[in-house]
Amino acid sequence: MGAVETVIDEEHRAAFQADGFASLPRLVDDTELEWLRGVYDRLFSEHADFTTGDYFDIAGRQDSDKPARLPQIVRPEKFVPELVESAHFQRCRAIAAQLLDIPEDELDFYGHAILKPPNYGAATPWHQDEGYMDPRWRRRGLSIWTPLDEATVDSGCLHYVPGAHLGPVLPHRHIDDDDRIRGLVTDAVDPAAGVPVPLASGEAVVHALRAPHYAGPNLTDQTRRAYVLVFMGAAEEVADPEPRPWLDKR
Ligand code: AKG
Repeated sequence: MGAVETVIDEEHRAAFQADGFASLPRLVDDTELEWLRGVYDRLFSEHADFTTGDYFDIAGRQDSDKPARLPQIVRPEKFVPELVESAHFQRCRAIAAQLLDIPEDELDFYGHAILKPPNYGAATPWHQDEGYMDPRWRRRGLSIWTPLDEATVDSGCLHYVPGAHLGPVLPHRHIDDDDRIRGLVTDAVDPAAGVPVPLASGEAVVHALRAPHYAGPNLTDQTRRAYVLVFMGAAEEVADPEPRPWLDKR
């Protein structure tokens, strides 16, 4: 498949509102997909350095002597500013603006490059992105997840619980109850209610920041790379913030 036509319609908007997530049309054409894969391979070979704070294993301790099982680079745009000029980025920002009803130039964003190594990549446990956010500030936002490799149940596609974004921020804890691990998990989701969203490379799914989600371990022989773009409107101060005690333990 070559050309990409990006549009979201009423169905995407309705699914996003009712379910908290929506599968999107293909967002990356073949040429850009190859370019993005090359960018990832360079990023993870040149910037896999735990001392900088840009690279970490979300599923493990940074002082482990074992290879990272869920390595991430935050804000890869810092190293590769061309990412922001890509057609993929422009499409994602336009979709975010439409779904949030916030003008494009008022949206903040940051990216995550995530890599699940073949036959070794750990599960991303159930969590809400909002579980990572400071409760003293409220921001309307969403996350667009674009796999650069086919994302299946076996390679670690995302799973969601339809409608669960309408509930509260759930209690979270650090993975393995180890505060030195950055990743959070909530036990308040029934995994049986999760719906997998398999995607071809270059397709995408958008979710609300409160939508609980999960991705399984990578049981396949193929790396599962994904580019996540989070878009948010202006921060509003919350008068009476709810406690998120797990955030104090970092
Ligand atoms: C997120 O984008 O919030 C995720 O949890 C991604 C997880 C993954 O790619 O395994």
